Amino acid sequence: MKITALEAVPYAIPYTHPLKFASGEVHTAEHVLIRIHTDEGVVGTADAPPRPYTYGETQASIVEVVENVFAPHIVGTDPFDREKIHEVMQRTIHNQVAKGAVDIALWDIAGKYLSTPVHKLLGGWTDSMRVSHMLGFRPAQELLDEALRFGEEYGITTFKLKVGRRPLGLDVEACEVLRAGLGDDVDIYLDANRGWTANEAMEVLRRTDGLGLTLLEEPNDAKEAMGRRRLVEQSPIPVVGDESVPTAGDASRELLSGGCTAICIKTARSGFTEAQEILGLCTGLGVDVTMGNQIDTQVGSIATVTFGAAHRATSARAGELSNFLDMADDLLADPITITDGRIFVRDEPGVGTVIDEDKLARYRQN
Ligand code: MUC
Ligand code: MG
Repeated sequence: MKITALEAVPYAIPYTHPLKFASGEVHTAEHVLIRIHTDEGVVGTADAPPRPYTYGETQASIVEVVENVFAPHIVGTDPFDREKIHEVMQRTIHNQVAKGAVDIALWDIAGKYLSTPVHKLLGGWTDSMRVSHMLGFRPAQELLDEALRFGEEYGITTFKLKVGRRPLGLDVEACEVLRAGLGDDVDIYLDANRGWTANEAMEVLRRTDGLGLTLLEEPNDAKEAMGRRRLVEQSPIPVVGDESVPTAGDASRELLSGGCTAICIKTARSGFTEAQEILGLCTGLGVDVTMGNQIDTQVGSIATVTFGAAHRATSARAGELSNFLDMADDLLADPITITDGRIFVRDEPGVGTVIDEDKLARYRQN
């Protein structure tokens, strides 16, 4: 089998309400659908969500790098020769989201060609993931209302609260209101998207002590190494690396230099191949992982479920899988449902990404 074309389709779907967090906000999903075509008629699909404020990529840069930088060297190769294709992509630094989508599309081709679900090819551990819902910046009472609604409607019992605001009391109050309103059995953890300094994060940890928060993600910029290491040493809960660890090399650097004590894996920026390398590092070192969300569509979310459910360590904690609920529409022909707080893998060949072509025609931008 040979690859005949790499297609990068920019599209835009609005959000019903924006998600706000310390490093940015999203109003419209301006993403890129990646499709890899082969001479056997098998097509691999994946979603690429640009996050300029996190990784520097834009919708236009993803289209450009996939179609004009990667494609000339990838067309003609066998989609099973993933290592060779990654060698081509590694000649260009960064561009993690573009690379991740190409990788997922290759796995999709492999699964379809072998008539096997990709969650089986990756590891086949279980058939579903528990869902963690992400709460963006809002007044404390609105956050509680949203969490209660998601608990009632979808059975979700794990919430990631976006923090990193100033004054710090805003986030401290949100933690207190959520804990008081949700009770002790609900898992609440924090993600500051580098919004604080290390000292501010330590103050928040002191002021929220006793609230049973379980994780603190990217409290400050991991590049501020001394402050970050002091914070990690003093934190009573694991400090999770997210945007500081898009590659296996980044994950090893941050873990070994004391920049974090847990890792957020996002298939949108690591694909499945590098996500497995990161996961191997983490399990070998005895470090917890979470499956994160890059504010993914349903196409991206089903990829995260595929990877997360495939491995024991990635399915141990609830995965962040519900951001697509805030979108006005989506591209997946068979929409994702959340039942009893879980999303199930698709037991069909590939990743399970069947695109609704009418919707793609409506939302595509070229
Ligand atoms: C997260 O976990 O940080 C916000 C920006 C991004 O790239 O992902 C989200 C969620
Ligand atoms: Mg994060």
